[in-house]
Amino acid sequence: MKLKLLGALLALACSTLYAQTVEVKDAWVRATVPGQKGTGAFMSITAKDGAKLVGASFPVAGVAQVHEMKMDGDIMKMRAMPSLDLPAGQTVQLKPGGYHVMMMDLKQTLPKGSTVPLTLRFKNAKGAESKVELKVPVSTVAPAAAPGAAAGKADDMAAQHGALMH
Ligand SMILES: [Cu+2]
Repeated sequence: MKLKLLGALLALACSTLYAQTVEVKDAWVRATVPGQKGTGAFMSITAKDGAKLVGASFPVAGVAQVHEMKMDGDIMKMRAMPSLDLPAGQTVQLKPGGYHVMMMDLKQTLPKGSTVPLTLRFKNAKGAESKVELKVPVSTVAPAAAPGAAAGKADDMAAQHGALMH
């Protein structure tokens, strides 16, 4: 009997914390050069109870979209996704060459070492929306990446974005 009661109490405690079950880690935005209109934001997102990333906004970008990047034969292609599934308990990586938050119509240059505010919007399984607000560092490579290892890919992606923007 005692165990049953404890279980019920734990379930209650969990449901009251439901609103804050999305965790965003290691976010960064790729630095831009003057005149560049688009770049990408990358991060790891874990939704304990499952959710969808349904939108993003940056004050410094006119448009922000969730994008997917995929090899189609020899050609790297990207497309906008209406939402990104975040399966319960699984960490979904947004990284160069894969998913990313595309920033377009940039209103200013994003120099390395600065930070930009970012708002992410999520929907849980019941359709309730929540927001996560972040201050994201601007960098030329993933902050945790080994120097050199990720740089080649990252440059490819920047070039791809540049090509696709025009
Ligand atoms: Cu993109």
